[in-house]
Order: sequence, then structure tokens, then C-alpha cells
Amino acid sequence: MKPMDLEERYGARNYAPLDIMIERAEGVWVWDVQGRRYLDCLAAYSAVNQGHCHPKIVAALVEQSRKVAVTSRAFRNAELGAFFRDVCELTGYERALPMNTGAEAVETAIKLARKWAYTRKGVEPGKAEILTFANNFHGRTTTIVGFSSEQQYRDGFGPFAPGFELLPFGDGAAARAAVGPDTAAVLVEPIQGEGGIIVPPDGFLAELREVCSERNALLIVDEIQSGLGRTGTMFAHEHDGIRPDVMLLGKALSGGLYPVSVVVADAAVMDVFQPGDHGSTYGGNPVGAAVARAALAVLQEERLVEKSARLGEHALRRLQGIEAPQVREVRGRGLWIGIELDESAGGARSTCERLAERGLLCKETHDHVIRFAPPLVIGREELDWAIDRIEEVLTA
Ligand code: IF1
Repeated sequence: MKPMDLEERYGARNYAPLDIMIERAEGVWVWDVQGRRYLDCLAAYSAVNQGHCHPKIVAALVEQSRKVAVTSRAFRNAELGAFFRDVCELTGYERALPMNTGAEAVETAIKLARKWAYTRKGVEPGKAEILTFANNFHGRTTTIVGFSSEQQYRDGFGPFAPGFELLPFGDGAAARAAVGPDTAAVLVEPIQGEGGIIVPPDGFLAELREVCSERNALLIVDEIQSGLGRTGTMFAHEHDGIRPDVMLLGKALSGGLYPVSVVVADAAVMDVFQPGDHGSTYGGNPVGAAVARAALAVLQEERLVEKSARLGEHALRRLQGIEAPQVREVRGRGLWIGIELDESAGGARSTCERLAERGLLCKETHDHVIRFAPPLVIGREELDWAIDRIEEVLTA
């Protein structure tokens, strides 16, 4: 049977992918089983900021896998301490808790915030509230979809965990009104990715920071997609000059080679976790630690944050300059740009299909927004080649 037929025969139906069968990838390029080449402008939702199969990260994966792969945390392993040091030095926090997927990092932060509220803030047990925002995306567990505003992510999966409230994204006054004595934390994406690359007004994150500090609530910033150079700064929250109490990383943290996520915070918060409170079989394993260290090294050695800022500015200017009646707005920061189409255009998926015919892989979000997020290693010529094709399709 062909790969597609095997997927159809044996696979769960939880995705409806574009019918492009990728079998090889390198840098910004992927090749399908017919040998056709595409420029990847999704970058696995920012998991491959460093480019596909970066040789330095692959080498770290292979080398460590030949030594020891998973020890469990019942014992110590020789790679984990250096991973903790690298992550804490990069982020400026005192403690790191390693997990695997982004959703696990989000769930870990929810547990951390609740236990901090009960043991440090004095919230009555069982009463901790976490505020988050409409159009959020933080993962697919039942706790997380329980506070999603996207009907499809929720339908059929209840009952949901209580203790979450949704606020309008970008509305500092609403947050100021909502944070109260039982608020453990505010959980926010600095730019909403799946929500359609929604950039909040300048000062929104700063207002959240101020309110959380005034009312003794934790500000948790989910940088799983927006972080590690995607928006032209190392972390997207830097745009408002704030310091979260808790920050979440994933995806490009391991450069697309292995699932690694991490929660960082200072000891005053993280040390509410006592031995045995929380854990994970693969969390903090030596392969993930070695891969993540190499991924972070590549990010810094190849100056990908600066590149994202420079090429992102160029891309935003060129894309905003496209004269196409169906384009409602082009927005974003760094190499993370959303092209919102008028509903009259018939949905962004069809545009993505036309782009794929021209050798460009993009993914729509929320029906009408084309997400443009190439690996940060993209060259100026490749970027202009991609934008030329977008211009061709949008002006056709
Ligand atoms: C899918 C979306 C993006 C994330 C943020 C946590 C997570 C994600 C800000 C959870 C994950 C992924 C999930 C993936 C597609 C992709 C996605 F379309 F689903 F919403 F990027 F926008 N915080 N996002 O973006 O991390 O558990 O997946 O490692 O579910 O199809 P994860």
C-alpha cells in the first residue's frame, strides 16, 4: 500500500492535511514523494526556527542517543544540569522544569500557579482562578480546551476543569477589573498564534504585568510558538519590556528534532513544587537535554533573532505593499506574519492550495488568515522568492 493509503486505512481522522507527502527536509526546503520541492513557510508551527534537520542538532541527537537516552528522573543524568544552566542563563530565571510537549508545559504552569496561590498567596484551597483570553491556543488536553473559545476544540470533550475565566485579548482595563484576591495567575500568549497572529496593542502586556504585580497574581507568558526569535526578539514579551513570573517554551526549543518543553520561574515560585509533586517519564531526559542545548546554540551562533527582525521587517513591508482587493490586513512581528483575507476570497485554505502548486507551503488559521512563518534561517533571496509567489496568487 502507498503511504497515503496506509494513513487512510489505519490513521485516526483528527487531521485533514493538504495532500502533500513530505519525505525529506533540509533548511527551509521540503521534498515530497514525487521529488517536488517546497519552501516551508509554516516551519512546523515554529518548531523548526533553526531550519529542518539542522546538522548540529541532528549530531547532538545521534551522539547522545548512542550513549544513554532515557534514565527516568528516578536517577540523575549527566546532560540535564547543563540544559538547566543554558535555559536559565538564556531566560534569566532561577529554575527550569523540563517537560516534553507544549501542552505539558502549560499544564505544569497551571499546577504551579494553583499550588503557589494556596501555599504562598493564601487563596482558599480549591478556589484558585486563572484568567486567560478569548481566541487563545495553549494545547489540546481537556483542561486546556476547557478554557478555549474555539467551539470545535471543546465539542464533545467535557466536563471541563473549573477555575478559568476568559477575557477579551488586548483589553488591559478588562484584566484590571478581573484580577482579584482569588486570582492565581493570568495566562497569556504575547501574540495569539492560532487566533490569527493577533498582535495586542502596545502596552497591553505591560498593563497585565502591572496589575499582576499590584494584586499579587502570577503572570504566565506562553512563548511556545512566539518565543526563540520568531517575532524578531528572543521572546515576544520583550516588545513591552516586561518580565513574566513564569515563562513557557517548546517547539523551537529543540529545533524540531525531539519534543522538549520547559517551564522557567524564580525559586520563590518554582520551589512550591516539592519532590514527588509533579513529573514525567521523558521529561528532562538526556537526549532532549542535548538536543535542546544544540538548538539554543544554533539560535545564538547563527544570530537568528537579529535575522528574524531584519528579514521580518522586509517581509512585512513587501506583503503590506501588495495591491490585492481580497487582502483585509497584513500584520505580525519578525518572521511571523498573518495575511487576513476578506471572506469574499472564499477562505485561506484555497489560497494555500494555490501557493502549494507554486512550491510554497503555508497553513491557514481561522479560515481567513494565511500564516507566514518560514524557518528563521531563510535567506533574503528565498524570502523574496516566497513573497513573489504570494503576490502572484493574491493578485491573480
Ligand atoms: C495542533 C495550532 C499552532 C501553541 C502555543 C501551546 C501549544 C501550542 C502558543 C501546545 C501548539 C500547535 C499544536 C498543533 C498545531 C499548532 C498550532 F494550530 F494548533 F494552534 F501553532 F497555532 N502554546 N500549537 O501554539 O504545544 O502540545 O502541541 O507541543 O494541535 O495541531 P504542543
